Amino acid sequence: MNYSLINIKTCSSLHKDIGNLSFFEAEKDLPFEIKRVYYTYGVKKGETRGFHSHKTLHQLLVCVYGSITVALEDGHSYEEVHLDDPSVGLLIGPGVWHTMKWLEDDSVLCVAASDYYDAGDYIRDYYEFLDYAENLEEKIES
Ligand code: T46
Repeated sequence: MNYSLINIKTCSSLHKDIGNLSFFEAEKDLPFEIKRVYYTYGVKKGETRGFHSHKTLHQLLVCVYGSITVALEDGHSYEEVHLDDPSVGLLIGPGVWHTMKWLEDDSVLCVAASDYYDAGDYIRDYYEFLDYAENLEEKIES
């Protein structure tokens, strides 16, 4: 499936043990150019967002506070990734249906995206997604 987990560079504080600092840099740390950053917050435990796939967009998802399960599906397989560590990021490419379930109140999901917001890049109908995923696979195979 078109996703992977990456470690985000992380430093402790310089002098005392007062927390960590994680960072990723444009053109260095991600396999795409960052054109947009957004974050989702104020979501209650048990709520699920997402329910879509992207046609071309690449994204890095980081749960910077709390705990979120991301469910991923490509038309053949289903996998779940648990994000609860700000030093771990989930890269999701095009053609992956994803949902994000909040496991703790007020968890925060931060996303770096390869392009500007475009409503036309979303597939929000599950059956349309299945057709799209099948065609994408045929294109890759030929
Ligand atoms: C994704 C997951 C991980 C904008 O106007 N600009 C933006 O950059 C974004 C991301 C959204 N919006 C608008 C579109 C909707 O009217 O914000 C509203 C909520 O978006 P949506 O319901 O798509 O939010 P999520 O949390 O279901 O999905 C978001 C991203 O939209 C999506 O690309 O992959 O997070």
